[in-house]
Formats: sequence, C-alpha cells, structure tokens
Amino acid sequence: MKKARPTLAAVHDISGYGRASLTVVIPILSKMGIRVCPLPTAVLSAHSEYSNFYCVDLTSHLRSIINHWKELNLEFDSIYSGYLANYEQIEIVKDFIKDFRKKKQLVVVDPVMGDGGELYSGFDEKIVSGMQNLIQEADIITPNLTEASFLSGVDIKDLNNEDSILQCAKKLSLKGPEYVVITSVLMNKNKDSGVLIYEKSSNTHHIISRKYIHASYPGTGDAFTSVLTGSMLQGNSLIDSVNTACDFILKGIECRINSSHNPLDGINQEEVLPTLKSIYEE
Ligand code: PXL
Repeated sequence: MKKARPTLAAVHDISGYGRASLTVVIPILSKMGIRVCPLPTAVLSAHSEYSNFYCVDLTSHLRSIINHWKELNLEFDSIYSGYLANYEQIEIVKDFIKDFRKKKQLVVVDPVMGDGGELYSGFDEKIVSGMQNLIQEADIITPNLTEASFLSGVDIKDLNNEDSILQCAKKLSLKGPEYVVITSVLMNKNKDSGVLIYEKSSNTHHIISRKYIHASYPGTGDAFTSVLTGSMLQGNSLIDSVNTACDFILKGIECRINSSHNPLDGINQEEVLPTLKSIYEE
C-alpha cells in the first residue's frame, strides 16, 4: 500500500549563497519525498557568517502569511523551525506551532543561535530567552553543543564529558521536548564527533559517532536536522534517523574536504543528495 506523502512547514530564512537554511532544507526533504511548505523568516544575500550580508527581515509579513494558511485550512504532519532572525519572530513561530498543532505531528525545533562557543552575528541574550520558550513546543530539539550550553545556562567548558552533556540534555527535556539531540560532541580525544540522543519518557540515552574531520561548514546543522526529520517522517526510529543524518553529513564533508572551495560555501550536498530515498509514490 502506498504511504501518504507527509507535508511539512519549514520555518527558516533563505540565504542566497552559502548552502544554509531553506536552500538546504527544501532539496533534502523534497528528495526524501516530503512536501515542503516554506515559511521564510528572512531573505539574506548570503548566510550570516559571510561579512556584510544583506538581510530583508520578513517579520512584519509572517502573521499575514500564516493567516492565509489558516484560511486555506492547511494541516502539517510536521513543523520544522530553524534560523529565526529576531525575538519577535520566535514569538510568532510559537503561536504558529500552537495554532497548527494536531495529533500525530512531529514538531522539530533546531534552535539555531551559534557555534564554536559563540552566538551568530546579530544575536544576543534575547534570542536565547526566546529559544528557551520556543523549545517548550517541540517534540525534538537538535541544538549543537554551543546552543545546548546557551539554552541550559551550563558553561560550554563544563560540557566536556558524556555525563555532563547527558545532564544538560535532561535539563532541556524538562522544558518540553521528548527527544533532545545534541550534536558536535567531540569524543575519544577528538578523534570522533558524536551526537547524544536523550529520550525523556524512557530516560535512556545513546551516543552515535563518526570519525571527526577537522573542518567547519556552515549549514551542516540544517542538513543534519533535515535528514533526521525526513527519516522520522518516513517512520524510522530516532536512532536510525540520526545514523542516516550522520552518514549524509560525513559523505558531504568527505566530498568537500579536498576541494579548494571556501569552507563557508557549506558541504557538497549536491553530490550526496542522490543517496537519500523517498518511500512515497504518487
Ligand atoms: O545554518 C544555520 C544558519 C541559517 N541561516 C543563517 C545562518 C546560519 C548559520 O550561520 O547564518 C542566515
């Protein structure tokens, strides 16, 4: 029997250059057979790690777009939010999730705020407190270690072993999400890069790791969470989905590592997209 194709609302910016946000989210989820409905939060000339990026902030339009979606009686099997340009947008997205809540829905919040121990350009404590509110609405959150530190208030220097990161995940789960997936966890004397998965209802955790490649590519988190979300919507377990997402990222980095391109351009997703499969037919 054919499975119904899931529909997902993707709440992210669109960065014209640099492979981040919607230019990553849409191709990945689309290849996995998910119908993506973008709710763009901002249009950027290039993602915010390029200096002097130009940003058209769409905050004042978001509620009108959402109101039209209400008139159309749209329903989403999943809502997935990522980069939000300011505090007000976070409030709007929180209302959006509440208004469009339905049974059997997967709400994924990637609390995009920073990396390498620092917040992204233009972000401050207000964004952090907004994200702390927003994650209350999520079923799954996928912070990297930096974001987990800001969300939990635990100094990143203290998130230096499995137990401290697990305690941090537990603390974040108490705010709402059933699953906390913390990425960019360096392990085994920095030989491996790991992902810690915590499931609140069973109080269990797992670590999934791959060899660490010493390189940093913006947009990797967007690719990771997109693959994870697509795989979950296809009915796979969280652990299988994290494994698929880790494989995708590792291949994307491996295709890129020896190239002369600027690392800010992101991973080579075009090479790796064919490895993703859809299970839907129409
Ligand atoms: O990959 C996350 C992301 C999304 N959108 C914008 C960004 C970043 C990370 O730098 O700058 C605009």
